Amino acid sequence: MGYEVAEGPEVEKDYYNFEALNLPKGHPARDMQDSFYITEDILLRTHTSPVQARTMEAKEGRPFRIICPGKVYRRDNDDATHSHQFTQIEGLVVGEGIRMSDLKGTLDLFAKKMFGEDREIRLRPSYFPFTEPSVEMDISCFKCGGSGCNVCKGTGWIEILGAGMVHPNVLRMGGYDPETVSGFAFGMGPERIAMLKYGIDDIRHFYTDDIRFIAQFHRAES
Ligand code: FA5
Repeated sequence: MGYEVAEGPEVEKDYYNFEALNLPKGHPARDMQDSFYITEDILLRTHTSPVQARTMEAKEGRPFRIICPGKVYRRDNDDATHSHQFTQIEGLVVGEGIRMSDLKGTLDLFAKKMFGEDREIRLRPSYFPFTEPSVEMDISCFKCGGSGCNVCKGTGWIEILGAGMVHPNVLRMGGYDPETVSGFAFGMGPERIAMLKYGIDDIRHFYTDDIRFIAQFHRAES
């Protein structure tokens, strides 16, 4: 689909992690992502979204599509679904005439490739400071098909990722004119997705190097 892979540093400036994403100092939504600060202006990145801001700066007004995998860090207490270090995969498309329907079509294709051709998606209103409107995407449950089971907690739907249209302030700070250029972005946590897909009950299994756990997975599924 024409995406290039973009990466950024794990030790990141507050500016790229927060400010350039429409989260100025003191913004209450910073509390959504408890952070490990190294100095007042440098931290371990809390998400892969700073790569959005860095790429916009580097592309100097040109259109682009990127996918950004990488490690992120949060001051979360480790439990079955939270790790203080985990991974995210981010996508960003910027150009003229990019619309919400492009986002929806892209996410629908992703859901079908990843979880099966008969998956449906639904978008629910949500909030991220760097996208407007913001949504969360659910997929119809791949275990029960939507009738309700233990994987989808009886709802028929499973939450997979956050997404939205790039906020005009973020475009502006990245050197793009929001009057002529638009974009969409999405971000997800692959450990949580793998846990759902493979029935893994504790995220800490990914990080404890138990060979019996690792040996169950192969690079290509046959
Ligand atoms: C974000 O981090 C946004 N940057 C995502 C985004 C990108 C939205 C682009 C819009 C546009 P959130 O805080 O919800 O959003 O984290 C994204 C995913 O990371 C979650 O859905 C979850 O799967 C995963 N995640 C969050 N905290 C943890 C944690 N402590 N351990 C494991 N996975 C986590």
